[in-house]
Amino acid sequence: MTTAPPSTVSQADLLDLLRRMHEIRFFEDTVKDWFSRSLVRGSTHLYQGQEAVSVGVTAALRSGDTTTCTYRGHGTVLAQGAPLDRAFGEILGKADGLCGGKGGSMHLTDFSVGALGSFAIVGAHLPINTGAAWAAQLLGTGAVSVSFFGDGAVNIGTFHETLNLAGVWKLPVIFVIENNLYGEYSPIATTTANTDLAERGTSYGMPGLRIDGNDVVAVREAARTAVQRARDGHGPTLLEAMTYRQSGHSRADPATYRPDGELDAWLARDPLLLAEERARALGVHQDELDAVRDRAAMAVQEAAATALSWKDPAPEARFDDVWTPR
Ligand SMILES: Cc1ncc(C[n+]2csc(CCOP(=O)(O)OP(=O)(O)O)c2C)c(N)n1
Ligand SMILES: [Mg+2]
Repeated sequence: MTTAPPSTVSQADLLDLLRRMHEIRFFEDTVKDWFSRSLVRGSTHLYQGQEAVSVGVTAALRSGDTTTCTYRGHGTVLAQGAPLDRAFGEILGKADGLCGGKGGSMHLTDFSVGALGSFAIVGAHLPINTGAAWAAQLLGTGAVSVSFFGDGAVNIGTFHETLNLAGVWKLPVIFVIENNLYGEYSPIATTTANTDLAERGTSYGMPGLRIDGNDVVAVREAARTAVQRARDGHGPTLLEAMTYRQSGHSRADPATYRPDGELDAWLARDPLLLAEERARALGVHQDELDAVRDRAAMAVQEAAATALSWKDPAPEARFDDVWTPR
């Protein structure tokens, strides 16, 4: 597994990465609270524990690049730059939510920042990134497309078909496996014969790299290399980010199947703690770290209050954006 030396990040960059991870963490604390109080119906899939993956990768992107992600996608869409209030509004089903309140927690989308969608069908979105990358290649825009998906997607047909095509056509796409050790409730070894998922890159003619997905600096370093390779026309990269979801699969899952001690071991490697450790090693004072956290909490609190004040969609809006007029 690759880790990055501390010298690869400046204090300012690290504090910004930390702020973004705090915002996602606080955002989901609020979401969890809303669901538990039945303010929102249905289910939600929290990203807590995995924040460094999206924040690290998107820090290597630029305007015009695109991403997709799974139903565990709050963190990715926020990391890509979607506004906190409109993301909250979407989860609450408000008219000013990112998708007009029609998508909800599992479908956050914000084309204006390149977040092409969150997908509930496992593996469904890999071809979409490949299409976006093909378009970028044909148009010569220099844009790259990043697909974030779980370890559970690697045995789905689209994974193999997409990686193969991307490898053959040397498309500017980056495949990021967020390996959180479980597909729904199944430990990865019960569904996958070779659990070294990064090795699969070789089969499709691209580098495959296993990285520490809880270390935002290591993730950003690996993503930068992959992005440069893609922009230079050398094709795709497969990154396997080792990480852990700190709660169950969805809000309905108490995750009692986890072996004793596993959660604690990963909590000790919480991405926020690791980033703070890195910051202290760079000479950042604890007061400054606390201020970053408090500002993030405030921004999230304000965004939540704003979204709660928004109107529900008008009943007549229910067919808008559903049918394409002939
Ligand atoms: C094609 C398909 N098959 C099955 C499901 C049911 N399902 C929902 S989540 C999930 C597990 C996915 O695990 P993983 O890809 O590791 O993502 P994680 O939940 O760990 O983030 C499954 C099998 C689905 N949504 N789509
Ligand atoms: Mg998983």
